[in-house]
Amino acid sequence: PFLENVIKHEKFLSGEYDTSFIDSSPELFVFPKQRDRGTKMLTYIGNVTVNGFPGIGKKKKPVFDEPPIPHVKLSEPIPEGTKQILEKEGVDGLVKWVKEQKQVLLTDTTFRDAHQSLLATRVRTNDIKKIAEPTARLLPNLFSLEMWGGATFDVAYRFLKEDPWERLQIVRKHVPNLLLQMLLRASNAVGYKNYPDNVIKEFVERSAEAGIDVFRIFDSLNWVKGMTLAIDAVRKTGKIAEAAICYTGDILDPTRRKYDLNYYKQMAKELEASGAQILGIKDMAGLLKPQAAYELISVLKETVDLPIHLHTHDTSGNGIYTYAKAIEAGVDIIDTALSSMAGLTSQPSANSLYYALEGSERRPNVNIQSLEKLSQYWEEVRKYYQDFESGMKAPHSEVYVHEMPGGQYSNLQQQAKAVGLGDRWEEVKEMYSRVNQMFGDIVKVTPSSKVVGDMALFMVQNNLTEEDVYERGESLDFPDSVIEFFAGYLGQPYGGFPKELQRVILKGREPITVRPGELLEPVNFQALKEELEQLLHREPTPYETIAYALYPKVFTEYLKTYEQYGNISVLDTPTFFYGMRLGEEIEVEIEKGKTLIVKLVSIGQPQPDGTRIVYFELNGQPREVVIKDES
Ligand code: 3PY
Ligand code: ZN
Repeated sequence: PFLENVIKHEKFLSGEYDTSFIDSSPELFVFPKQRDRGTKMLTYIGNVTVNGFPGIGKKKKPVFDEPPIPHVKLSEPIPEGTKQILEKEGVDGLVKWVKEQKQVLLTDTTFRDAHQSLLATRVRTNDIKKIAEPTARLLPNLFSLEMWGGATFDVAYRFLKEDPWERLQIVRKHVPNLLLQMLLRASNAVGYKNYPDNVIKEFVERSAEAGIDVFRIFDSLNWVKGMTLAIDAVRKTGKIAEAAICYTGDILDPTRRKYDLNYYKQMAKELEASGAQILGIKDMAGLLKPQAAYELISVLKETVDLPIHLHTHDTSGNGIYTYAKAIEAGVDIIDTALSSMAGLTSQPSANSLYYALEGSERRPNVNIQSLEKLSQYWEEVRKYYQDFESGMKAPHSEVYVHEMPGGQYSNLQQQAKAVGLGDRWEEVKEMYSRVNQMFGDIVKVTPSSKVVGDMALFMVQNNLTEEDVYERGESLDFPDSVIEFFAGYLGQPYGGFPKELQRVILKGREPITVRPGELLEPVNFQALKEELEQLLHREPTPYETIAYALYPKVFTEYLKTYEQYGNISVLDTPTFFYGMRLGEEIEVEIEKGKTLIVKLVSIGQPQPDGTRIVYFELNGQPREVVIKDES
């Protein structure tokens, strides 16, 4: 733009300039307004059409059927639900109401864990937005919609190039009647490491303000000391603190006594004493067998006075049976997904559960036709994301042996491929459970599961046995996550660290035993805000500032993409992933009431500099963008 200004300047054109020209002509530094939204959008579409999408590559855009949006009467008021109970009666009133329900209550996880577990968390706001209000109208008797947290926050910025806060606000607006629920990794917030206390507090406050009602809080080592700060922060907002126990091991196995019924009983009591308002049981890998569910829930119902909310994954294929036994034992709330987004590493199907409980007085109060209609929408939407499917086609009972969480399986498989261990996947899985034993049989859930996965990959890649690790540890460069774990930066595992291994891995470094948050300097939000203001050329919102505090690099990358392409979350998903076909025409609603009509006319031959001109029509006018062909 600078050169353009120079060559267009009247002094330059008239030849009346000397060496002071640049210094004496400040107007040369005034650049034209940023490219308009239309051009930015065309640049994105041109680029993805020419170069493909990361993780998918360059593929011909498939033809998809339009996902059917169920017909609902928009003129009628949205039926009241749990959100109104919370507003009118407060948390205590809501908790009382939950306990009084004869029928089991459902949390629908379709907007979060279901796609985190089946589709690598890739479902976009655009697809959620269209079905949010129909869901609110068709399923007004749900306990909650789980729609945020876990990996969704990171993936939204990193891969989908969209703002997770905007997703939350959109769902909040379209779903005024149901509690919105998120998964919070206690002191790891929605990340993979411990954050300073003031970051956790600020994040909780902002999430509550933006629309979250139920915070499911867990610690990746079941370390209650690591959870209390988050529990307190949630309680301060007037929202619901659901503190969760991560289920690990097998209470039915007499040879594995570390995590027995008594362990869960004690932890439940501690959580209740720490201010939990609902007790969550988070069976992240789907290890809770039906009879174990019956025994666990029965005992916990006697142990605490809190409603109990059970979460499982259907990896083994036994999910419905597990839920049925938990329901028999009196569980209050369970997590299900709409059937087309259920099963395998996801949650069990709400639709199936409905039929499984035929004849039971605890059958959930949901309309089966509604479940089916919503499921039909997701059945079509899921096809957009086919490139992110894990490839698992059938129930996988091996999970009882390797104990890998639902969300980790496909992830670790990808990681293994990336380091050239694709054909040694069986060994990696086997090593995963051996590493777990080496580490003292720990709880495995984000981020502790990542530590076990990293170590397993490291050992297979370097052909190491357990003995090698002890004998040659001095000369081994262990993965960072493993070192941080043994240094105490994820907290303290139940029963402590295996001392010998800890010594080998830390190579003389002293581990910490206090809560890591106690040692971390508070983040200076004012300074962060100023830093961000430099990048944005305007005052950042508090949401942007906390996002920057949690994920500085990812968030900065996101801002760069935004600068380049504008708000691409408004694009339909097939176009977002595959670009456009020649001659295709699409509509893009860039804001309410403002729609762009985009037609891809042709793609020029590559030029000597490696670029191509992509010819569009934008609202009937010819437009071209120059795209670098990366192939
Ligand atoms: C997450 O932390 O993202 C999980 O879903 C853990 O199960
Ligand atoms: Zn889960």
